[in-house]
Amino acid sequence: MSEGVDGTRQPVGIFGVPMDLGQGRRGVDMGPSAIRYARLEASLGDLGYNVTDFGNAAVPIPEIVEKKEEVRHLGVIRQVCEAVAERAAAMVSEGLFPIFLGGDHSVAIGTVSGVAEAFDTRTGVIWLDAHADFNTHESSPSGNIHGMPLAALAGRGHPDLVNIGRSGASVRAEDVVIIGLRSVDQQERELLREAGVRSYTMKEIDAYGVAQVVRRAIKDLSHLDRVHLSFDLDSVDPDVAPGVGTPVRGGLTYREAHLVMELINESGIVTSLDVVEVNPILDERNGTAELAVELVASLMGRQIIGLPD
Ligand SMILES: [Mn+2]
Repeated sequence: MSEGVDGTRQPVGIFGVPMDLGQGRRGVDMGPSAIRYARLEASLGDLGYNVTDFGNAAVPIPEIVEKKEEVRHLGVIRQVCEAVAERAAAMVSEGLFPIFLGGDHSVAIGTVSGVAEAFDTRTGVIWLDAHADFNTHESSPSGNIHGMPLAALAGRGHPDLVNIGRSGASVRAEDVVIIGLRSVDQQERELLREAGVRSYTMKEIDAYGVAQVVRRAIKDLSHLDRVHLSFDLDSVDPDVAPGVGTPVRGGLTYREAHLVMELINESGIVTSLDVVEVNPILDERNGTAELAVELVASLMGRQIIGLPD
């Protein structure tokens, strides 16, 4: 989405993290493959981006990893996220706009901590998600790490998660906005309030309209030079995006989701991206992965009526 002074596009790097350890196996480990099959690289190419695909992170399958850990799959998720953080930092250092393909949302502990480490300024986060992912191992009703990444990034929770990439918080809670929220656990609500994370729920989107909410969120982060967009496909309504890890009714419509991306594109605020929780097993003919690619294209500058060359 960044246009250089000479009108050329910032080159894009793609990296897949086929991880489904943040919960039990559901099928989101196939997300990177489904999104690539839906022609992510070609559609970015059509927009004028030079794209390099770095393949996938090495991720063990749930059937062969130790299951007796106190926090489910903590050790292996930490290892994978450390490797992802290193790759993320390298992509930023090479001047690329990184796009990470999940995998469950726990991959974001690696992606965000990696980009935050590589940028030497504060990095903000837009968490576009039906869930807050702000549990800790102590508050979580399920114990699944995919419900904890945003808390870990903001310095809360298990030290093995918080200290991925660099020790301590990778982002400040006041530099985070959540959009699309509609499912929060009891204790998680308290944690969000204590931390002071700004949340724009579906209620606000219904009441004020998605455009006003997104503009407000962008304004909340306008003090930052770097903003990572962590896009969980479950922010979109399951009628439109059935192939997700944890569907929740009452999400963004097809047009609302596009408008979110179009407005973020206009702002020029976003400098890196996750696309997570695509689950081909629950999907219909790869439609959710295709939607993901369409929405990435909107974020990266595709317009209904493009300007003439
Ligand atoms: Mn999520």
